Parts: sequence; structure tokens; C-alpha cells
Amino acid sequence: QITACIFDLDGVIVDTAVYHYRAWKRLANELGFDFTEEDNEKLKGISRVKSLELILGWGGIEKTETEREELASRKNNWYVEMIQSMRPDEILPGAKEFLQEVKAAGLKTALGSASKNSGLILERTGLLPLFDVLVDGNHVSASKPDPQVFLRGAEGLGILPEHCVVFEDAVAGVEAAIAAGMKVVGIGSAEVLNRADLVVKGLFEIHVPQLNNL
Ligand code: B16
Ligand code: MG
Repeated sequence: QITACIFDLDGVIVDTAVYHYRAWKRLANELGFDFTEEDNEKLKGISRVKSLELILGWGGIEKTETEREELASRKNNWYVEMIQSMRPDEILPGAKEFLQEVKAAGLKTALGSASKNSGLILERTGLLPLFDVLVDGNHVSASKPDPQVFLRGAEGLGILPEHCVVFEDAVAGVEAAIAAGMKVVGIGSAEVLNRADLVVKGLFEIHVPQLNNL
């Protein structure tokens, strides 16, 4: 019996990947190299620090930890500047409707995101009231595929992992949900997210009655 839904943010509820890409690209360009949108795919669901490490690797650049911290915060400032002006019309198709349907059915909702900016994004898009619990990059010590972010969410809701279903667009996130002992609905390509219990194109394709048949 499913009694809670745990949502990833970027790629499931909103599409902030394009803003992350712009900010990381600007940073890479300042450092004298570039990377493709295809490379950017590899950053989805990955923490800020890990993303920077990957990008510096692509550019063949080595930096000290202090320098990396400065670079990560420079990128984050540009990113925050862009998401400040996000509007409710940037919510992905069906996401708000599905959240409302879940709440109306009496299920609990939690956010399980790697982003340290999730609060701002949910506030800007007006989705904050639809979540019972928020767990993001500010609250965990290990990032996806570690299950911590989802286990914290279940804990916060007071619901056992086996009664939770996770909605995820990233391979690392699907792995994290499985490791947490939860059901998982992949958002995106069934080929890529082949370990998910079900894969849909977006939250517009799923409804509450389906959740107990995963
Ligand atoms: P921040 P999610 C992830 O969000 C993004 O997919 C990933 O690209 C980003 O690096 C990460 O959040 C950290 O974001 O720099 O805002 O802390 O998909 O886990 O909701
Ligand atoms: Mg995601």
C-alpha cells in the first residue's frame, strides 16, 4: 500500500537543467574551455561539488579545494540570479495537477532533491504548500545514488520506505530509490531508466490509482 510520494525536483517538477547548464558553461568559458549539452546530461542529479569535479576533468584543469569552493559559489551566484525570476509557468506539464491529486487522495508528499536551492525554486513556482516535508542537499551528507535523501524524507513523514514511491529523472536517483527499498517511477526514457518499476514521459502520464500496481 503506497501512502507517500517522494519527488525529485529538477527534471521532475521543474526544468532547471537549462539554468545549471548556462551557469556551468559560463564558468567553463571563463576557465578557457567549453562543454556540450550532451556532457551536461551527465550532471543531472549530481551534487554541485561533484558536478564541478566532472567539469574540471573535461577541461583537464586541476584546482585546489579552496579554488574549487570559490568556483562553485561563483557558479551558484549566477544560477541563483536566474532562478530568482522563475515563474509558476515553468512547472513541468502535469506536475502541479499530480501533486494536488496525491494530496486530495490523502497521501503524504516529500521533496528529495540534491539541490541546495530547492526552497527558493518551490517558493518562486508557488509549489511550497503542496509538500509536507522538504529534504535537499542542505540536509544530507551523502548524495544520490546513496539512499539518504529519500530515507530522510520517509522518516520526516513517519512512513516506512516500502510504502513510498519515488519520482526520478536521473539514473543516480533511481538507484538511490531502489537502495532505499522504495518503488520508483522514472521520468524520461525507459532505456536509460531501465531499473525503474515504471517509466513515463512526465507526471501528466500518471495517476494515483496506478501507484499500488507498481
Ligand atoms: P544546487 P535534483 C540536482 O537537482 C540537479 O539535477 C543537478 O544538476 C544539480 O547539480 C544538483 O541538483 C545540485 O544543485 O547547485 O542547486 O545545489 O535533480 O536532485 O532535484
Ligand atoms: Mg532530477
